[in-house]
Amino acid sequence: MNRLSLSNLPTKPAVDPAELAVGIVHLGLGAFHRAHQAVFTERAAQLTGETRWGISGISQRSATVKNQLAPQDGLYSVLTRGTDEESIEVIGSIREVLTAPEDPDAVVARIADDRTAVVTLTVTEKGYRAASGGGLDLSDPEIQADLAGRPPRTVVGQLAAGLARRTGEPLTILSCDNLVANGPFLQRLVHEYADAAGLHGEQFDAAAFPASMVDRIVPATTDADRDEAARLLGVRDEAVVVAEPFLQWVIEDHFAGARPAWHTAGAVLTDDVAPWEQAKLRMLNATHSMLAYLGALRGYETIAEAVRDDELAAAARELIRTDVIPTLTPPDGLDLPSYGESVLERFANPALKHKTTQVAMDGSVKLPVRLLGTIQDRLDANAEPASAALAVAAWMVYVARSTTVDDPQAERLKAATANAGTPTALVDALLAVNTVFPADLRTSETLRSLLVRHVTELSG
Ligand code: CS2
Repeated sequence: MNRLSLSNLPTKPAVDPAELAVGIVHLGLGAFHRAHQAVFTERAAQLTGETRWGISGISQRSATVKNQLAPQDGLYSVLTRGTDEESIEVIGSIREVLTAPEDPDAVVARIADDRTAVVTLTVTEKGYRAASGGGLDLSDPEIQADLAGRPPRTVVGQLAAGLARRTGEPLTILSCDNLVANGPFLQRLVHEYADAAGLHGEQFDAAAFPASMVDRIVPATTDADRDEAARLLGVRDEAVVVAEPFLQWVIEDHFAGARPAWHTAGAVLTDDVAPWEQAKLRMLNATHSMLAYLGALRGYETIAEAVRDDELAAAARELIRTDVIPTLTPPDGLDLPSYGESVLERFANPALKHKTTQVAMDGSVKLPVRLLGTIQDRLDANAEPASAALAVAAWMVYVARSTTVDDPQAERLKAATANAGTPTALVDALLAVNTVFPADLRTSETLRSLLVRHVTELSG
């Protein structure tokens, strides 16, 4: 697929991509961005006719996406799979692809460019390089290497260096990762980095860091998906992404300057994202992780298979009902029990083939956001968070059983579990990992005994 083949495609981008100028920089050009923010941006351009919001997409590690998109003039398709129907659309909003390790200076220059009004991010939990307490992890070797003066490779380093060089309008930096209060969280990291690097300037205070909640299930693309896209399009698309029909974006209405008319494409702009974000992280992402670990332990390859197991579906429902809902303040107009049911229904979509191992990865940085806040709140309310503890116990057994753990703290986790021969020893070894569990949880006897009970059952 490329611009030449466009005229023959059954689906075309809504706006002629050649007319779009870059106004957005996106850090983390994975499948999720291509099935989410890029789609909202494309639809907003179509509805408003505005041409200033093309995207410069930055891959943080490998050149794979660049190699896929460059020969296709940045075009790619989104293959939407519902339970019984599928559709495909071509997206043209990504106008440039940079690979950070190849061209770190170009990344900073794009962020600094006057024409860039908004930077969006999907760099996953570990991409923020935060310490477990929330601030910047100054012991991180990559942060240290950036601070030592190389062209920055870390996300916070790129943002701080770009901000320091800005001379034009204030910048909006919009985190789209599954983190609690992701906007203020990122703002603190960037400011701490700038302090450590001796970077100053009014651009830092003028920048806005709105919070946002993003939602769409986007599994990793497989060769079979690429073949299916080729069948539907009549040409090959190496960069196709697969997604469920559901799509949601709730954004704090706090921009430093201009922004794309994402609301025209269905994004909700609001004063307070927190209730949306808490509901999504504690219900959707928490049950997703629970099903991933329990499902993988039962040998299920996909989330859909796991949630179709009655016992596992019951465990997820129980988590939502007894532990999560009592900790939440529902956002206006959201009925929490129905939201919980709708989430499980989405997981059951058999066409997505979302791997349990994909959702299971990076548990050490996902658990705190998805489950440990709920556990803390329940303990504070003198309740026993038995269901949330089951999800954590499933992670523990999964870590102990897996030969390789896909996690930024894999070495530490594997070392901790190496000599843990009994359920109690396993719980004690992992609960002591202070980069995962905060002090109050490490010392909670209630949590410890719940974990020992569940790990014993799961190990049987
Ligand atoms: C998933 C999320 O991989 C994971 O950990 O829980 O990526 C999930 O699919 C999205 O947050 C859905 O919006």
